[in-house]
Amino acid sequence: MINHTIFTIRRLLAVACAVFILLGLWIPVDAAPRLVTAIGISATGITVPDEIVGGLTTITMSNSDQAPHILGIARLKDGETPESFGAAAAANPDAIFALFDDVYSPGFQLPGGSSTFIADLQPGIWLATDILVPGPPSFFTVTEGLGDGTAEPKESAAIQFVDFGFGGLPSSMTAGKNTLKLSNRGTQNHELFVYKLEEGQSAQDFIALAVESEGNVPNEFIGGMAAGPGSELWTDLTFTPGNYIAVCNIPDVATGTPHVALGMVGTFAVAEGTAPATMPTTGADTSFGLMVMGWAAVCLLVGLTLRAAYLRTR
Ligand SMILES: [Cu+2]
Repeated sequence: MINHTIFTIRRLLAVACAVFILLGLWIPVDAAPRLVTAIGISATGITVPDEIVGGLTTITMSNSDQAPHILGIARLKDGETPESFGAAAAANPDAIFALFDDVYSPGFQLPGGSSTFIADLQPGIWLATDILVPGPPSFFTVTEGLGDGTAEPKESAAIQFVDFGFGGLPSSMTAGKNTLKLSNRGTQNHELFVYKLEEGQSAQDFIALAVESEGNVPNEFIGGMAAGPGSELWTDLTFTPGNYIAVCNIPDVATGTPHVALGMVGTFAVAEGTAPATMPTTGADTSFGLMVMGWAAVCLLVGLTLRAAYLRTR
């Protein structure tokens, strides 16, 4: 009778164990909690962490000052130091651009502006600076590592920056949050900034207005990111149905002409629907998955103990 009871409990535990393991396997990997590295600018200056672990990293860049700013981060080339950078900047401010690579910037941010992106940060000494009001940069270290747990996002569009155009810009996207992968394959810094076109407004109308108003267009600004040559990132943009224009306003190194005037412009339509893919969400919790796996382990241990007790009684 006792043997029969132990046998029944063991069978129930085996079923519970299987259910817990299946549940654990079913819980999506994307639900991993993610650190978000915050880089910010305020009235008192730029705030950066002293150290960031290299690899795929989620970064939020925000402006909590009352004035607009253009935050940017870049990696000093191997062998350069904050001291050598400072000396070069003092001698010839134009010479500093040869001293770094891996440039990332959310571009012009109004007070309260914030942008999030994912990038594979390379180890080295990095600087953060305000491109709009340049001052002494803040330096931080990126160490060798496997990132902060960010998984590589599944993009809904992969767009390449070239000198001078957008490769792979889809002619249509779906409403909602879209993850764009932006890769700079050109030789200059480039950006993709997206504005919603007004009803009946053409790309030519928009560009004429942008030139006339020196970029102060009344159109809704959706967002975007700038990246240096060789840099690659993912960022989310949220669209409602309508027509959009993507532009790069960065001036050409040789002539100063904004890249938009050299052909770095594209339009796309956004249709009703639900966007297919996004960056992994932040702040989700794996504790439920871990709890389920924990209970599976408990079931397994109790089952094995009962099995040992059962075998002893035989
Ligand atoms: Cu450009």
